[in-house]
Amino acid sequence: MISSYSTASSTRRVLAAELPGLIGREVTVQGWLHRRRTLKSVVFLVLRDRSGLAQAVLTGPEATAAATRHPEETVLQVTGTVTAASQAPGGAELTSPRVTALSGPADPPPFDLYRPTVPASLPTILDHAPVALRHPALRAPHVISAASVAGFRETLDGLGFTEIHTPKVVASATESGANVFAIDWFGTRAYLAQSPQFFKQTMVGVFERVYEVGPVFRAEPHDTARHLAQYTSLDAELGFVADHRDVMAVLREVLAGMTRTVRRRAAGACALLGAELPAVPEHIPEIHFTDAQELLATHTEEDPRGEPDLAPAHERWLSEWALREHGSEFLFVTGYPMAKRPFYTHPDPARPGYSNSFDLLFRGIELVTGGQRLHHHEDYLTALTTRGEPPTPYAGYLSTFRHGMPPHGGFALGLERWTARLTEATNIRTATLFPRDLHRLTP
Ligand code: AMO
Repeated sequence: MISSYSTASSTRRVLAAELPGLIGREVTVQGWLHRRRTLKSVVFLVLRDRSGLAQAVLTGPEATAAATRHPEETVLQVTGTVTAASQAPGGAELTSPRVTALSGPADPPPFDLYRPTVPASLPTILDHAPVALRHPALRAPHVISAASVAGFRETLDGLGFTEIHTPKVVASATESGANVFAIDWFGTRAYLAQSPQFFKQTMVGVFERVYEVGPVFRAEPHDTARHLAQYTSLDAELGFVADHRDVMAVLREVLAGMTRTVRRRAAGACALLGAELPAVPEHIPEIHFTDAQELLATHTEEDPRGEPDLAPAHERWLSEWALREHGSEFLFVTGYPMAKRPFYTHPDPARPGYSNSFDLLFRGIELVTGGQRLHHHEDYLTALTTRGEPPTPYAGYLSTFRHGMPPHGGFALGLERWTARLTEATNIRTATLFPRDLHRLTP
C-alpha cells in the first residue's frame, strides 16, 4: 500500500497518489519538478515522486516569479491545501502552495522527461541512463522487472525452495569455454561466472530445492538485440525428479506466479506501456526438437534437419505456430541433441543422442533453458571424456556426486529477456538499467 502519511518524521510527507484522499487538508509533498507550465498569471508545478505526479498551482506575481526560478528536475518541497480539480493528475491539486527547493537548481536533462513518449534514441537514453531512467516510460520496465523477481521468489518460497547466493568469480567455465571472461584473481587465472550451474546443483545435496537471483557474465562477441555481456539469471534446481518434466511443471508454476505478481504490483507500469500480460496455460504445449525441425522443414523455406540447434528465425516461427495451433505464447521444445547441450545434461534413456532437456520459447525468443542433470559420478567422468575434456578443473563440483546425489534438474530464466518480451521492447537494453555489452562499460 502506498502510504507515508502516518509515519513520524520531521516533515510529514505525503505521496502524490495519496492526494485524492486528502481533499481539504494541508499537506507537504516532495519530489522532482517534472514539468513547469507558465501561463500569463498562473504557474503549474508538476512534481514527480515514486507514486506518480502531483500538481501545485501558483498565482499572484510574487509566487509565480519565484516558481520560475526552479528548472525542471530540481527537487522541491511543496506545502499547500489539497483541492479537488478534475483536470489535475488524480483529480486533486495543491493550492496556495509554499515552495522550497531541496536541491540546487537542476541542470537540464538530456531530453524532456515530461513528454509522454521518449524523445530520444536508444544510444542517447543509454548514455544518459542515470537521468533518462527517471522518464516514467523508461522507469516502468524496471518496475515490472522488480515485480517479476518478487513473483519468482514468492512462488519458489511457497514450493519449499531455499534462496542461495553463490560466488560470481569461479575457477572454471560452467557453460562452455568460449564465452567466458577471464580475470586476474591475486595472480591466479579466474573467470566471471557464466551461471550458478555447479553451485545450484551442489546445493541440491544440502537443501533439495534451491533458487538464486543473480548476475551472470557472458563474453558475447556479437552485437544483438537479445544478448548482454552481463544479465540477471533466475535459477532454480530441485532434487528427486523423475525427469525433466518435473522441472517443466515447476517452471510453469513460476511463470504463472511471476505473471500474477506483475499484475498485482506493477499494474500502473503495465498500463503506461500498454504491456499485455500472457495467459500461462495449465499445460504449456511442448514439441520434441526433431518434430520441431520436421515442422520447419515442411512449412518453411528452410530445412534445418540435422542441425544441432534452432536458429532465432526458427524460434520465432515456432512461437507463432504455438500461438496459432495451441493459443499459447509459451512453447516447450524438448529433447535437444546431446551434442549441443553442456556435459552435465542427462540423456534421454530412450534416445541417447537426444537429451532430457528443454528450452522454453516465449513471444519468439528462447527465454529459459533447463533439464535433468546427470547425478552419478561415473556418468560425469564419461561425459567429460567423450567430449575430450579433462575432469581436473571440475574436481570440487564432481566430488559432490561421489557423496550421494538424487536425480535432479533445474532451469534458468533470463530476467531482461522476460521483461523485454512483456513490454514488447525491440531491444533487451531497454529492460536493463545499465547494459554491459561489446561497446558499453559506462555509465
Ligand atoms: P543458458 O545459457 O541457455 O542456460 O541461459 C539461460 C537463459 O539465460 C538467458 N540468456 C541471456 N540473456 C541475455 N544475454 C545473454 N547473453 C544471455 N544468454 C543467456 C536466456 C537463456 O534462456 N545453466 C543453464 C540453465 C540450466 O540448465 O539451468 C544456462 O545458463 O533467457
